Amino acid sequence: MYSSRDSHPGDPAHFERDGYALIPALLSARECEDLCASAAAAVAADTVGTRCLLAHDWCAALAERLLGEAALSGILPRGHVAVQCTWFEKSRHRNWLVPAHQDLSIPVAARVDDEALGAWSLKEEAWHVQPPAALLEQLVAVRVHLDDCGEADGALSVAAGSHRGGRLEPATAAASWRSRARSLCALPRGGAMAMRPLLLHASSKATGACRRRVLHYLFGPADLPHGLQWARSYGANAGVWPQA
Ligand SMILES: O=C(O)CCC(=O)C(=O)O
Repeated sequence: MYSSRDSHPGDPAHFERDGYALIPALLSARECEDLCASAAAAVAADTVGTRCLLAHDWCAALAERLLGEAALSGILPRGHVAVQCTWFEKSRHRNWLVPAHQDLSIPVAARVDDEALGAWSLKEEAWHVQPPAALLEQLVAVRVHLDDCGEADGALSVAAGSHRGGRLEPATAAASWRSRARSLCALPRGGAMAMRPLLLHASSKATGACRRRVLHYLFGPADLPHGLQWARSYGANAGVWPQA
């Protein structure tokens, strides 16, 4: 069984096997402070909601940096684009827990009538849909930690390798969560976690003094099947990224 002390580096082979990787030092403390200030202003202004931060230049710029980041090469495929960034701030005053689950929804531009697509929902004015597992298997989430995050701060716990079963029925997911070794993904400020959205993950309530601020990016292939289009996408292959 892994423990939170295992380094679990951003090695592509580990990432494919276990469904996650931890990169302990990606951003400086100063960069984290600046990002916290930008995110706080964006969330307070509430112009785009907590799931749509990519609309902001600072957030899109960090997405571009992640796409070119050496520590993520081999994990974030060339050609992937950023399609969502969600802000999670958890503390004793703003608290929640999340039972074990897979992330199954993606944000898209419009509804498409196709029987391969299901569970349509509107969140913060954007359509979300559950696409087939073949697409979910290509997605990569990168969680950028802007505060130290340990067990008392509601760090994610994951069941290594659970993403390899594809999209799981609830009973299978519960059994997989019970039977597999679980890892606590503790990270220092400025660290990042990459994960497959199909990896079973959970988080507990915060009991410590930290604010546990996280920017949770989702990356996927530029082109979608079934006539779908991303609600928003940033990256060299998205066609909207400002080219240097
Ligand atoms: O940040 C958390 O505590 C939970 C996040 C989560 O479960 C998710 O993004 O699906």
